[in-house]
Amino acid sequence: MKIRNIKPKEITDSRGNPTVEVEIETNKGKFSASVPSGASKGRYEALELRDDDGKGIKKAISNIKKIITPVLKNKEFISQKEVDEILIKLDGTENKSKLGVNAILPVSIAVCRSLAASEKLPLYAYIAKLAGLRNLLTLPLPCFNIINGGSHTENELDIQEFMVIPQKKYFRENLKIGSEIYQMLKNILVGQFDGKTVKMGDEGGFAPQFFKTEQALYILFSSMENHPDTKIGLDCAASHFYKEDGYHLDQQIFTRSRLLDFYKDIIDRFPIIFLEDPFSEDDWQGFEEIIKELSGKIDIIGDDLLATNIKRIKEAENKKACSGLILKPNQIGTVTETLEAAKLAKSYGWKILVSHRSGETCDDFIADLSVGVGADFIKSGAPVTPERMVKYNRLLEIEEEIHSKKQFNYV
Ligand code: 2PG
Ligand code: MG
Repeated sequence: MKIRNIKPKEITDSRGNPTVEVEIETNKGKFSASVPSGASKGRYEALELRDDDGKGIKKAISNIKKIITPVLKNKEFISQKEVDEILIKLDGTENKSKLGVNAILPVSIAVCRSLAASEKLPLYAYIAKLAGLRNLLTLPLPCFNIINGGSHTENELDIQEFMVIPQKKYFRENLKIGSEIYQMLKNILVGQFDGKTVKMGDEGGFAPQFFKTEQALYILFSSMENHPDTKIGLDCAASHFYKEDGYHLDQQIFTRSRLLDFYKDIIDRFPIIFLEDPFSEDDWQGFEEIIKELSGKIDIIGDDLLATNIKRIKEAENKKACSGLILKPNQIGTVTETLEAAKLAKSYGWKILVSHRSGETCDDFIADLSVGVGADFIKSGAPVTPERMVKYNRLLEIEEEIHSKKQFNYV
């Protein structure tokens, strides 16, 4: 595959902020990719380079034009690793702070798309090959974030994401159930708030003015009435309600051990199958204690804690602090490093949850990624709004393709 040209441009994400899209022209055609952006970013994530106003992306675009393009243009590449190693080296920092993850990642993903085309493989199959996935290709269970709180809303809910997770065999059934539950929730909320509009959060879920986690859980549970085998997952995003004096939740201040008791209580009363970031990103002790108490019952998934970073994933395994990984390409910066993180987590027997960001674009790469790494789950927000739906709709397409070809194993 020969890169003929790289064209970066500014587009707008789902929160109305500028972000980067890149088009790469190769001898195989043109391939694009764009990067999302988080609001509840973790301290250990790779750096998203913004201009001095804190918003613009002119620096990132200029890095693509002036630093990345001259090195990659008119060169032949045969592997993702080769390109990603160049990008990592050009940056040369621990956290991609020289070029910015928003300059590096779109190039890496567009290259991945073009290499898949060179190998005449669908993107998910090419990723499966890169990830060394030898099992049958499977679809992840979608986690629909239909009640939003935390830094994705203006409401008083401290827990960031209340997700419903249908458990059917086929993705298309799960998507249908997710949409039905979403509609049901809408009707319940309209009833509860006397027909007044309930605001939406950044990820398309509702952001009702609730003050207690339990209120949200009850409403969520009622909306699942017609689908009783559906489960719940919570992204607590606890780094964002942790302050010096403790965890600020439900208008109270919780110590670590009281917060653990709170989680134990809700998982006894609701069909919760995982908690993401139940403690803050530096509270290893909290993670270790919750795993001791609850492993076997539910999964404990690290997001801010791990930041898709193999050093932190190893540390979490050594400390027995997690049983699952949130996989977000823009936390680390290249496709190769994302796949390394997934492989490492898998080698520990952990669950993998591939995730979008709260500020999204209509790039559907994470759908292929989730199938390519054999993820257990994917979260792409509520089943509404185009930037969330493109991922779910791409998974419908992949499911059809895999089944119609009756060819489950490309590797
Ligand atoms: C998370 C993400 C995505 P953000 O915490 O898991 O839902 O949020 O992109 O704002 O970091
Ligand atoms: Mg999270």
